[in-house]
Formats: sequence, C-alpha cells, structure tokens
Amino acid sequence: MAQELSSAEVARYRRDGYLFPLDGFDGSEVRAINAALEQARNDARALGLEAELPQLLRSNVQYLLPCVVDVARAPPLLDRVASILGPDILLWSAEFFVKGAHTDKIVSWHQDLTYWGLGETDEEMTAWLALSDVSVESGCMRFIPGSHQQKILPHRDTFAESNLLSRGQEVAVDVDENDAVDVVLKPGQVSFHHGRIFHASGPNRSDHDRVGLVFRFLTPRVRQLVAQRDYAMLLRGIDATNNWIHVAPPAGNYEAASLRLREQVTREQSVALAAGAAQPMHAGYQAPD
Ligand SMILES: O=C(O)CCC(=O)C(=O)O
Repeated sequence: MAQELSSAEVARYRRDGYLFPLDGFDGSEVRAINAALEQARNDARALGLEAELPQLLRSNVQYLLPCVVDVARAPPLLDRVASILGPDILLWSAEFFVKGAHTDKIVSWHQDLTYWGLGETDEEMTAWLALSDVSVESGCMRFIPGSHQQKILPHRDTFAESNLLSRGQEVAVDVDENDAVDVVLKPGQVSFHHGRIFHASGPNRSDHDRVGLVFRFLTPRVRQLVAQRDYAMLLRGIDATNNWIHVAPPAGNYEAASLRLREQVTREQSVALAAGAAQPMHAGYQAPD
C-alpha cells in the first residue's frame, strides 16, 4: 500500500521547510538495516578499506552499498518523497552523519544548497533517517521554521576541526536560536528538510553514537550549474531531461568498478563544493555536504 503524505503534511512541509517525525521503519527493520551496515563494515575490513571507511560512508555511499539503495527505495521513504517532489525521483547522494558518543563534533548553521552547484531549487529535499536514538543530548539537528523561504544567503568558511561540514561553512547572518526547533527522532523515524532551510546540530553528550543515514533526492529538472556534469540514480519514474548521467545501483558491497566511479563522481562534484573557498577543504573531505 502506498504511504503518501497527507495534503496537510505536504502543506506543512511547504510552509515550514521541514516535516518530522515520520514513522519510517519499525524496530525489526532498523535492526536489519544496522545488521547490513555491520556486514558492510566487516566487508570493508576484509578488503583493507577500514582506514578509508569514514570518508567512504560520508558521501555518495549509494555507489558502494546496495543496502543503502534498498532503504532509499523503500515505500515508507520514497512514497513520501514523491508526495513532495512528484513521480520522477533521482538519488543524488546518500551520506552517513555519525557523531560518536561524547564528541564535540557539531554542524554550524547553514543552507544545504550553498555549495552543491544545484542553484536555488525547490526540487531537492533531504530525508534524514535516524539509526540510533536522536535527542537534544546526542546532538539532533535544529531547524529554523520558514527560513527556506529565503534565497541562498552568503556563507563564511570557518574550517573548524570540530565541524562535520567540509568547509565548516556557516550562514553569515545572525540566527535567532530561540526560533529553532529540535529534530528529536527515535530509531527508524525520518525527518524531511528543504535545501534552503537554516539548520545546525550540537555536540553529542550522550553515551551512544548518534547515527543518521541521509538521502538527497532531486527531480530530473534540477541541473548542475557549476561542475561540468553530474550523476544521479533514477529511483522512480522517468528522466526526460539530459541533465544527469544515470548510475545503476551496485550489485554488491564495494565493487572495484563502483569504488572507481564513486571516486570520479566525488572528484567532479568537489568542483562545485570548493568553488570560491579560500583554503583547501578538510583533509579527506568528500563532496557533497
Ligand atoms: O546530521 C547532522 O547533524 C547535520 C545533517 C545536515 O546538515 C544535513 O543532513 O543536511
């Protein structure tokens, strides 16, 4: 049975620029996803990829792990994404946002679309799936309601080591934190957010890792405007544009050809991410973020 959003939920997303909590996956499904990810970690070790794993998981992980594409395609996620973006859906990037227990890693206030080269579009959205408990204490995201109604504003680079973003970028206006909404999620719950919403997250003061699996969805009408070309996976519907190079889902974990393709795509996308930066990105940075 299709699991679309109600018209009231779609209206809330359009008004506020976010929607949560959405019940995505139940306890046994979350355990199955986490077990598939544990297997993926073991496979990485067996292939000698352990040292690179944090970077490999940080962006474009859909090229490497079939289980990630399976989650992106699951009706509780994709039917609801279709309620916002319509019937033709591309997956541009899947990323893990992990904050270890008791770490100071934060994400500064920013708008996602700033450095992606995809323009001001309303046809991109993020689905953030909680794979652990996500609370204020563990450093949940925070949103400023309605801030997506603004254009992309100037950002400044901090390159702060504690920042999970590659440029440590932050929006160069004062954000009134009193307006912020805490995106508290139970494992298996999902939040949606618009590419121009102001959002941030604080340190993890809890005893457990805070784990989010994050999907960037687009319609085929979105175009890469900065890098020479761009790549995406068609998950539903058709793409009648010439805007995207389509990539097939992987058949197994870390196939050699997929690792090479991911590296090439990430290198090409980094042209947009690095545009205008005054210094190199964090060591081992990975576009997009
Ligand atoms: O996971 C976080 O703390 C931040 C995630 C984020 O900025 C995003 O998904 O756009």
